[in-house]
Amino acid sequence: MAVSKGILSLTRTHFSYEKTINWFPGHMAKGIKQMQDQLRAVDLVVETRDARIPLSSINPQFERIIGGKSRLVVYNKADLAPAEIQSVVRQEMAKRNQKVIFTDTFSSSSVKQLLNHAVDIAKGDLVRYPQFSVMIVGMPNVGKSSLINALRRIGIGRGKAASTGAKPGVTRAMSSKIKVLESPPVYLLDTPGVMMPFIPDPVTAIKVALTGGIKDNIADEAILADYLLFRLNRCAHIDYKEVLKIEEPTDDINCLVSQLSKKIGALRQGGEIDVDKTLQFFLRTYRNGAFGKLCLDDLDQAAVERFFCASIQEPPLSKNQDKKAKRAAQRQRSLEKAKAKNLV
Ligand SMILES: Nc1nc2c(ncn2[C@@H]2O[C@H](COP(=O)(O)OP(=O)(O)OP(=O)(O)O)[C@@H](O)[C@H]2O)c(=O)[nH]1
Ligand SMILES: [Mg+2]
Repeated sequence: MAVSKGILSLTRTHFSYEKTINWFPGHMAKGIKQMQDQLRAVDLVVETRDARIPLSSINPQFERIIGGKSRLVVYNKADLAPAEIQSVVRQEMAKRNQKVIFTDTFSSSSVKQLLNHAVDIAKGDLVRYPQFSVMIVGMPNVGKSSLINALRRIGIGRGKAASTGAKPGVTRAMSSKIKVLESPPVYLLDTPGVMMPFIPDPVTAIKVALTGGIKDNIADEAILADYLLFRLNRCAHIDYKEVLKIEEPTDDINCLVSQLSKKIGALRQGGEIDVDKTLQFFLRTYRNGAFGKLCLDDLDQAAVERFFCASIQEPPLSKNQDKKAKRAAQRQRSLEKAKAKNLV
């Protein structure tokens, strides 16, 4: 298949990877417990996701945690995703009775929609809501704390109240109430980002890691970079050759590393390529948005249906639960075989 204006003639159409990445440190389990303890005192839960991975940033665990509590889904980092995905995602979520909004914490107007949503509910019943409490949940690094700071800036003109950072796992415990509006009084609770204990699909895990949801030292940077290259080659509108100032587009990560290392001077003594430094540069370039707006999830009808069938209806099993289920299935098969033999 020809992409990149016909320069590249051989491009992978499929990316396969078997090994999944799991990251579920203790503060996440503790965070879930704190969320569950606070839920009764909360009027609205804002489930924050990443607009670059509208499906892969859904953590099915939140279905269990949030239960029947009133929920708004916010797709943050909308500045890094193509605008045309918004209508598709809205439609798909509407089919599942879920209202969604898209935000970018650097754009006040987009964040204001979130504040307006809370204010509308609060004003609708001031007796029931003498103060309106919102809990912000989501996977790590989707921008929960940044959203709170933006809401506070817009609502009461005050500075940063929650710590933020370009790596996942910055918020490690639930915050106390943060005031973001005087009238009606609206308070927010920041929470630690929560990952699935076990991500069944390895490519979903790669996408989450690539967008910064999993620590880089836990994921394999070479695999993340290879997947990124695969996606870039499938996006004819993105000219990564121009952005990276390399000679030739390629579908081979080793070839890309070899070209890029020379361009950025990532060479060790003796001229040997500094692979790690080059891979990190490539990943950073993507995460900074320099390649332009890119959605890593396929959003055609079939892909969306497949995703919801696989991961939403059946909450993923933990690694241990998965092992136990496989052992039980094996025992069952052996039992059936033994029975069949006896019958014969
Ligand atoms: N481009 C862009 N970057 C954003 C946006 N919102 C947040 N960020 C950046 O994303 C990174 C993570 O933001 P945080 O607010 O710390 O994310 P978090 O969800 O609180 O992360 P944890 O506390 O680790 O769970 C920071 O570098 C932010 O500057 C956004 O709308 N667009
Ligand atoms: Mg945070």
